[in-house]
Amino acid sequence: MVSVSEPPSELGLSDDQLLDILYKMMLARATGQRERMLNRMGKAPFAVSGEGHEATQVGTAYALLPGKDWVVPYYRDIGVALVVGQTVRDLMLEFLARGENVSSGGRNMPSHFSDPKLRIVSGSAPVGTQILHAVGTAFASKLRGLDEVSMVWFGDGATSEGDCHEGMNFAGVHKLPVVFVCEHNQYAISVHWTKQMAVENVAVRAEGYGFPGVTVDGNDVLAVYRAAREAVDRARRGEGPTFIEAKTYRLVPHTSDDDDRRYRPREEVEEWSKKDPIRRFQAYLEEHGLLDAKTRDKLAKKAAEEVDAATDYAEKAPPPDPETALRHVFKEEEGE
Ligand SMILES: Cc1ncc(C[n+]2csc(CCOP(=O)(O)OP(=O)(O)O)c2C)c(N)n1
Repeated sequence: MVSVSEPPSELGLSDDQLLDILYKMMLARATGQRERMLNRMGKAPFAVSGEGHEATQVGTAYALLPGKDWVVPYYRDIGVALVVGQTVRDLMLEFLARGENVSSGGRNMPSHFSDPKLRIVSGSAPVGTQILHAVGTAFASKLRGLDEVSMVWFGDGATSEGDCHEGMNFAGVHKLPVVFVCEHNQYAISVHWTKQMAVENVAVRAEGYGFPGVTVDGNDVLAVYRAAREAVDRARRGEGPTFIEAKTYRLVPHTSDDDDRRYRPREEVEEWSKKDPIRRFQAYLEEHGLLDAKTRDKLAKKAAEEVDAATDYAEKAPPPDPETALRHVFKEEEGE
């Protein structure tokens, strides 16, 4: 499994970019925590967040060109949305289903983020369907002769879906500019990965479809970034897809409707909490003289304030106008 212990200079990231990566990870964590809290307060019907996945989400998305590349996330990808340019306010307006929400005007299920100007493609609720959407955008880019890359994120459970196999096969046959990112958190709700696959590393499946698969430590943001950079560069050069398997762990239940005490031991969660990707990256930056306690606290405070301001704004924003309830349901005439 690939992980990074080399100096940051080897990765071609500036000191500012490294601190920005840390900040995006902190912001993703704070946003997910706030969403779950709002759910417990009865202010939102459902919450699904990605605490523990921040290195995988931020590290992969950081390799893209926002606004140019196609971003096809799944419900857990708060970190992806923030890296490619959504604000916490955008996410909160979406989470609380407000009319001003850019993805669906408050009509979609929470965490089905999308944003046309940022090329974030809305996902469908059935697990794995977004894989085919990403293969479709990559096919379109190739047919049009454009050097855009599509990146798609999904869990380990999604790799059992036919959509994943069909998507990978089509992408391999046509050498499409797509990067498959499996956020392998070991469970599909309560189903452990060993009941989903008979291989140790799901990345090996890529070889069967004719392209490379890599397994990385999904809690090491720089290892993830390096794998994603290589995959994106390869796709942009016209050399085809890559499958990245990032091994990680979700530190919280599957969603607000799940009681994870029923299927995973507390000791396991505690073990993984010790490998928290944010604390790990902070330690790495401190070790290389790029972060001290003062800067770390300043960044954490900034993230908390950004989440507070976004929550206040979204809570005060009006819900969708009932008059518009049928919009996007039936065909509308010009100017309607
Ligand atoms: C086709 C389909 N089957 C079942 C579900 C219910 N469901 C929603 S999320 C989920 C688990 C997916 O697990 P995984 O792909 O590993 O992603 P994770 O949530 O662990 O990040 C399931 C079974 C669904 N939405 N769609």
